[in-house]
Amino acid sequence: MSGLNQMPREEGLDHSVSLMREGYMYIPNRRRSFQSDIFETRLLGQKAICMGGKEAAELFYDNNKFKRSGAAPKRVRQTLFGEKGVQTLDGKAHFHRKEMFMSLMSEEGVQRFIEINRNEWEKAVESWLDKGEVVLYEEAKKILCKSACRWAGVPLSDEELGKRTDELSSLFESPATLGPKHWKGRNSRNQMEKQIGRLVEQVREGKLLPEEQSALHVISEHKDLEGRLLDSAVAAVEIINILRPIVAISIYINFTALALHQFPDQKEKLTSVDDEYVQMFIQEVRRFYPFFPFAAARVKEDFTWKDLTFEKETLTLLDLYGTNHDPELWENPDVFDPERFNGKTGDLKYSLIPQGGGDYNGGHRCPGEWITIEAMKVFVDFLINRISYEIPKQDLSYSLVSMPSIPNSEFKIESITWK
Ligand code: HEM
Ligand code: MYR
Repeated sequence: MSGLNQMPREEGLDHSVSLMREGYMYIPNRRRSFQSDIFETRLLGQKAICMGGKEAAELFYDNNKFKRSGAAPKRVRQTLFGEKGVQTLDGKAHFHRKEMFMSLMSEEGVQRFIEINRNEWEKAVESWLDKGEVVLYEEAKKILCKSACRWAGVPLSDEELGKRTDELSSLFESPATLGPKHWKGRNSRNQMEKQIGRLVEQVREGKLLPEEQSALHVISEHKDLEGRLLDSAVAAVEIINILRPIVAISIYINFTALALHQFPDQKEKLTSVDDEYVQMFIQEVRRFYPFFPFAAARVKEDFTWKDLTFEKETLTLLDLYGTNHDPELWENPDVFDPERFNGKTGDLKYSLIPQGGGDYNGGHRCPGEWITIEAMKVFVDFLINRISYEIPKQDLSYSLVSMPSIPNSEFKIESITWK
């Protein structure tokens, strides 16, 4: 099958090394140099299509054209995703599993999370008062780990907190690294799956009784389309799919603090204006700073689009970071400006895509967007209204290469007092 036009193609045997070297900018750099939102290359030893922008996002989220089975590379499945989780499913099986995730994200569910999270910040800040300096990234990870476990009904003792936080963090810190950091991620996944798998069995045996609405309960008792309980290993993967990304919000917590530091006029605006501005500010943090670089899928069946050929099974990456910075979609994309969202009730479904685009139910869009945004709001309130702090001299630069990117000094603050 051949389309009339050919996609621009990056020549050469394999470009995985360039992807690791250029990180978040690998796809945007080539979209710019090829003057095309779509190009062909070779990654991980296979042909790959990379694309970005609104139209590409619409195409990527068309379930008739793309599927997820076999899309996530092994190194990502063995750290970040796990095997047989919702990210790897298609069609009815995906819809049914996703409904389970969405049922946890009701208004009531999200409200319960906010209250737990606010309480954990309150306790943590109290303990910072007599400490000279705290590293915000490390503290936020622990606060979010406690909040995640409590919300999900997963038991966590004070003694386990350090290890649990470290293991969950290493799942999202390791997928795109090499050497010991990567192996630590794989090891953490094995450990976590065993531990959580045992909890699932205890719930099923009636030896552990988490609250009915908790993720541990809902996922342990979830039945697939054939009416069978999930394999306990798969249930563990899905429970980790709740715990891990909540801890990963710590990265946005760091970028939120950084935005307030880099753009000090924002602080004033956030104190003097209404909740709507807080929402706009948070949207801009999620648009502006690098986090999840791209999403991966495979072509479901041969098709042509704009006279371009897509061959069945071709690995396809959607440029999330680049779409959030696309000059066709965003005026002055590299300027931090929450006002760009003012009165913008228009459709951002395929243009503001830090956590994926398209639909939640029928598609793979992140079901954790509400919790992420609300956790950022809780943090903004603490930083702006509740505490005073100083920022010691440190290296707050961040890389557009290492994925995920985190400010180098992980944001240290000192002289913390209640306001
Ligand atoms: C999916 C980003 C927080 C649970 C995704 C996707 C992205 C993403 C890019 C994939 C979209 C796609 O494949 O098309 C993020 C970022 C977060 C975050 C940057 C910030 C920390 C959360 C939270 C939760 C969560 C807090 C749960 C409490 C999930 C799940 C999926 C997912 C279960 C798979 C959905 C599916 O395949 O249908 N997320 N996420 N995420 N996220 Fe998040
Ligand atoms: C989560 O834990 O699901 C949310 C945050 C994960 C960020 C990880 C970013 C680096 C991984 C890049 C791999 C891309 C896979 C297609």
